[in-house]
Amino acid sequence: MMERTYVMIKPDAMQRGLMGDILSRFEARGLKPVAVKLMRIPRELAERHYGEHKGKSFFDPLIEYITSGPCLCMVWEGDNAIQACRQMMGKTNPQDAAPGTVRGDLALQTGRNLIHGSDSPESARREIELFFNDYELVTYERTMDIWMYE
Ligand code: DAT
Ligand code: MG
Repeated sequence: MMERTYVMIKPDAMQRGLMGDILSRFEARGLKPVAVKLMRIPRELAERHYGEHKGKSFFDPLIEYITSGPCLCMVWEGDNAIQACRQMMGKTNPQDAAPGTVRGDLALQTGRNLIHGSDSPESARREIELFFNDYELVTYERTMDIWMYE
């Protein structure tokens, strides 16, 4: 089923020069970029994005971290894209993340885990709406898609 998911490269990945590595994984998998923008996330938006974690012990450090520098905010589209992207990210704690995943290959701590991805169709809808206007989501055909989908 064709899906769209919200993916965000976090400030640690941007500072460490890992943007290209991470993007190339999504691109090579065959996912289609629908929206991309570099953004220093305002605190209020960060708090709304991570609203489900409000009150938890790691909430304040999480907001500090995510607002500490630029993030690359994106929407990727593809067959079962939400789960596919979550798999490519790896488990929340990089120590539990499998090799071959972004977190398993490139990170060591939960509080510096490089990337965010929506965890369900409901969060994908909510997060895409939070970060993008309709006119920023680009619908287009790719000739390569006949080599991606049967
Ligand atoms: P994910 O980013 O894998 O969807 P999540 O939604 O449970 O994970 O948490 C959001 C972010 O909050 C996560 O990427 C890092 C931080 N976080 C989660 N659990 C944490 C914990 N136990 N200690 C410190 N930071 C945590
Ligand atoms: Mg999450």
